[in-house]
Amino acid sequence: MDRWFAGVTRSLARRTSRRGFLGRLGAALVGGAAVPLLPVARAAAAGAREPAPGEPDPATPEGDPQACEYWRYCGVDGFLASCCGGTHRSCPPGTEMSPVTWVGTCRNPEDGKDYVISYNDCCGKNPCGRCFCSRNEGDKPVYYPSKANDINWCMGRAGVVYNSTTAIVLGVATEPDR
Ligand code: ABN
Repeated sequence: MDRWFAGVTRSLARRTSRRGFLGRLGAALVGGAAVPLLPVARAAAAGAREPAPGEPDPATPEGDPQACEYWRYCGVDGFLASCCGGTHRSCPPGTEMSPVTWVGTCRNPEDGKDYVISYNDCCGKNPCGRCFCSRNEGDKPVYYPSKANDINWCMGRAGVVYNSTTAIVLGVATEPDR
């Protein structure tokens, strides 16, 4: 047994260099450790594109909060917070959400219902400059400010510098918009 084992190791040592052996051993260890992760990574990637309840498929423009065609943006006029480090419902880090806003009504293609959307500006940092979106459905002149989207609503603690805009669902619209 001893002689057989010594023979095998000697012949292995003749055919391989130490560096090559270590390299192959390292590759096997790293590769082996990565294999169980792969299906998890695929599942996570698939989960990221799952529609939220009541939302259209995020693979379509009407369901993608970074697309101007996203259903909630029917009355928007500004840079999309979702392209600026925030989301369609939250402001980018370093900015503050305006407490006063203008509201619009958009139809959700998922259920065909109209929803009241609050377009809160994000304030206190230079204009984001990404994903400018101007759809203006239901926009009214600025002398009707609660329905006018062409107003800088940054008037709070963070100052008047406008960065971007969110689109937050307030509820189902119970009456036709006038
Ligand atoms: N509410 C969006 C916006 C900000 C600054 C100027 C015009 C419109």
